[in-house]
Amino acid sequence: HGLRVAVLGVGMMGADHVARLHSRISGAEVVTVSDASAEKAEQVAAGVPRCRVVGDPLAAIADDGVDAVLVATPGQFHEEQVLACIEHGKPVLCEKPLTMDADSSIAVVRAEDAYTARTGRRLVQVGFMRRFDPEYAQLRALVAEGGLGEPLIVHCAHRNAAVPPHFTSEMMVNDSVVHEVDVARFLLDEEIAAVTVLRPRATRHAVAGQSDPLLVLFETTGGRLVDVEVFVSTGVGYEVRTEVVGEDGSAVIGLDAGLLRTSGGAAGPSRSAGIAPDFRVRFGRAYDVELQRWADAARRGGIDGPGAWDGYAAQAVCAAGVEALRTGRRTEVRLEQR
Ligand code: ISE
Repeated sequence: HGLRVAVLGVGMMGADHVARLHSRISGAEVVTVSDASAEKAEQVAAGVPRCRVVGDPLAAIADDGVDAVLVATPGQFHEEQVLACIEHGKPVLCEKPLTMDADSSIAVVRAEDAYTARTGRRLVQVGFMRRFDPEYAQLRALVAEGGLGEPLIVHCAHRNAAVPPHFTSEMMVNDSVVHEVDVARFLLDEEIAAVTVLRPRATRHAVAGQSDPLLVLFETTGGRLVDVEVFVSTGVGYEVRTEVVGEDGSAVIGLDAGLLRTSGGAAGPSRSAGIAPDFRVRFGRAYDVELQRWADAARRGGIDGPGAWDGYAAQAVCAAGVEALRTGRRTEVRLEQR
């Protein structure tokens, strides 16, 4: 048989991954799904032959008939579920966040380190899917081979058409900018040392009482700067752009081909042709590559992508980001020695 996967949490992302594993990923099958809503779990399982519903996610992890685990539950459950995967020696792909804060994330790093010291294998991969997007991979290769000279500045825009009414400015840092945290670390191959958050005039479409957009500035350990415009109620579509400016040139990705103008509201449709409506569309190819490579690695008992340390570093930077948002001050990142 192929890799027998349990998918924990079948909300938007989990259900998308079940469909992906079932229809597009070779060498893997979803044998178990689990969700706080039994009804939702039954509904998703019904679309996959021989897929069982298990109520208790920890029982699903412990099951001898499960080889690997995909965690797509709400963030507060990740710590317990990922630690259980390490305990049972099962490769796990955990959607971000790795855990809810830096202290619990470093505890996961250490638990995995202890496992790796015994077995030589790593188990924990974090779902920073942009690393698998062909455009990001190309941009990183260009930077790494020195095609732009020394990279100096990275400009990022991260825009969502809309977010649910419970989406706070803090969540803009923890749930949205976290992707730019990983992108910056991935592209520049160094850690982020400090974060500053500015609050420009808010859009009238902002969730009541929240600052939207935000401008976030990262300073890296090598003295490079990364600016991020995060804007989650544009009414337009899903726009994720990254430009690296180097000593010898610059390169930009995320400009949907053919796009000339983005305008919403009464003047026209809420999105223009060429702009992806959401991340499942924009990063569909990245998710496919991510899961295929993860499944191939998991069959050999390991992972192939960003690991527990990357999940921890993201949490540490986001904690500094939330503090910077609250205080309005430049905030240094507290990172353990690797
Ligand atoms: C969501 O959790 C994501 O991960 C998306 O990539 C991001 O664009 C969105 O703002 C988040 O809510």
